[in-house]
Amino acid sequence: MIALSHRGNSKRHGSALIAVFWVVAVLGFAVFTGALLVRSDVDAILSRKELLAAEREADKGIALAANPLVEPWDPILQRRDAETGEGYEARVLSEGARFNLNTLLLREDRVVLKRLFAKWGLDPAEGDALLGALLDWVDADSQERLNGAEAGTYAGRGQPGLPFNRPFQSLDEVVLVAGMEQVEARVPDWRNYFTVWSSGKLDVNEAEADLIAMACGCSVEAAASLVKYRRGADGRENTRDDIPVRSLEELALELSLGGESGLEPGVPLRVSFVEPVERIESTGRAGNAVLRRTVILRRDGGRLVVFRVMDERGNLF
Ligand SMILES: [Ca+2]
Ligand SMILES: [Ca+2]
Repeated sequence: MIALSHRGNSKRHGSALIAVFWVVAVLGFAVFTGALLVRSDVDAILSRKELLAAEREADKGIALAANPLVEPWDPILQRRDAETGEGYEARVLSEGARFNLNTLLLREDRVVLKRLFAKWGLDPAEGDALLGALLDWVDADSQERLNGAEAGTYAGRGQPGLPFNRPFQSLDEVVLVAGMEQVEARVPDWRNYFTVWSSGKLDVNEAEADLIAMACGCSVEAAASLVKYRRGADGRENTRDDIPVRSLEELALELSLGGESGLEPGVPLRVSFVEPVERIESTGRAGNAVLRRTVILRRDGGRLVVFRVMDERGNLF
């Protein structure tokens, strides 16, 4: 009996001990969770502070890059505080480095858009349908063209009120065009090819080789040798030694097409050598926060006309 009782006592002691362990464990967990919550509040405050500081840095970069006295290669466009790590990197780019989608559509330049859609992997039938839908979107009438898309088509897709029958005001509207869902799925970065803010033509002194090849109907290799030429001896874009192409004759020579007569007939309407609309991209950093801001502006005499201020996702401010 005693032994049993003893065993019983020891069992009770054992249970009590386990219960104490549980209480300690649960309390410990609670304290740990509480500490985590407090910590995450502190982190939120810190990161909010860092985000604001990063935003201030990004804006400093924008302000300097927009200053007409600051050249694109000026070292002032990059700053990093050695102690705090705070700073910005700003770049001045030409908005003409992208195809102006409105200009191509209003001019009905099917050649360039078909080349682009083929590069994106659309088959000819898909390319024709997308081209027709884009043309119908920007033209003023409501008559559906062959392979096009007007109100009836969009109503059938459960999208009443489309198309807008006017040029695109932003690339976000382009997503609504019938057939763009395939492009979104296959070419997630399609926005990088287009603008609606440039003055209209592709700036051959800033565009990537594949876009120059599509505008000029030449090989990507020929366009790449033009890009290499314009970058100058240091091989880098937007530096003091750049050699801009200034005429159709020079363009044709650098593309190894002999002379101006070697260019495709549509080229003069598609390309330019200077672009008044600039894209300033500035990345601000503070602590763990990184914030990128993009401003699109035109230098109009001494005046700056700002078209759009965006965050890194293209959202407007
Ligand atoms: Ca229309
Ligand atoms: Ca250079």
